Amino acid sequence: MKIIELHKSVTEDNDLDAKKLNEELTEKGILLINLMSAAGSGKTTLLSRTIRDLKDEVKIAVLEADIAGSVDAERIEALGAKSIQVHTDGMCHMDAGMTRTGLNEMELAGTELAFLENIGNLICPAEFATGAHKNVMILSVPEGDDKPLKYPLMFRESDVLLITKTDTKPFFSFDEEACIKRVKDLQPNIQIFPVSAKTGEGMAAWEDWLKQQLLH
Ligand SMILES: Nc1nc2c(ncn2[C@@H]2O[C@H](COP(=O)(O)OP(=O)(O)OP(=O)(O)O)[C@@H](O)[C@H]2O)c(=O)[nH]1
Ligand SMILES: [Mg+2]
Repeated sequence: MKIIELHKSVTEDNDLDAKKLNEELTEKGILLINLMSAAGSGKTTLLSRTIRDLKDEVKIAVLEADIAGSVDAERIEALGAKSIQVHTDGMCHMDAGMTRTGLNEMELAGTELAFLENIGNLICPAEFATGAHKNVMILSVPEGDDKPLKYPLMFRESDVLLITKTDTKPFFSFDEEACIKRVKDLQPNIQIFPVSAKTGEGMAAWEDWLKQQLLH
C-alpha cells in the first residue's frame, strides 16, 4: 500500500489552485468527488458498496486522506479499485494542492471517477476547496437530525447529502423530515439521497446520480 506524507500547501490562493486542478481533471475526463462527513459516518463503507456496484461499468480510483493509518485504502484496494493513502501531517482537512499531490501519485490513465475521502470531521474539510467537481457529504442516522443546525457550513457547501445508515432508524429518534427541512434552509439546491450501505436500500438512486455526472 502506497502511503504519501503531505505537508501544508504553499499556495497562497487555494480557491484559484482548486479551479486550476478542476480544469486539469476536466481535460483528462476525470470526475472528482469530494466526500466529507464526521468520523465514522460511513464514508469508506459507502465507497466500498458503490465500487462493488459500479466497478464493471466505471473505472474508479480513491484518494484516502487520514491523519494516520492505511486501513481505509486497504479496504478499497481489497475490492480491486485503485487506491492510495495520504497522511495530512495532523491537519484536519485537504486543500487543492494536497489533493493534486495525492492524485499525481496514482496512475489515473483511463480513470473516469475519482473520490477524495476527506478527513473525518464536520468542520474543517468544508472550509477548503479541493478542486472537486462536486461536494458530497454524509450524515448518518445515529449522528442526529440536529447537525445542520450546529455545523451549517458543510451542508451549505455540498451538492449532495447522503443520509446514511437508514437501516438503524428503528433504534434512533431521527426525524428525517425535520432534518431535510433544516438542510434545505441552508442549501436549497442540495440533492438528498437516503441510503443504507449495509442493506443497499437507496443505493441505486445515488449511483444513478453519480453516473449522470461522469464527464463523457
Ligand atoms: N448499520 C450500518 N452501519 C454502517 C453503515 N455504513 C457504515 N456503517 C458502519 O459504521 C462504522 C464506520 O464506517 P466507516 O465506513 O469506516 O466510516 P468512515 O466515515 O469511513 O470513518 P472515518 O474514515 O474514520 O472517518 C462501521 O462500523 C461501519 O460498518 C450503514 O449503512 N448501516
Ligand atoms: Mg473512512
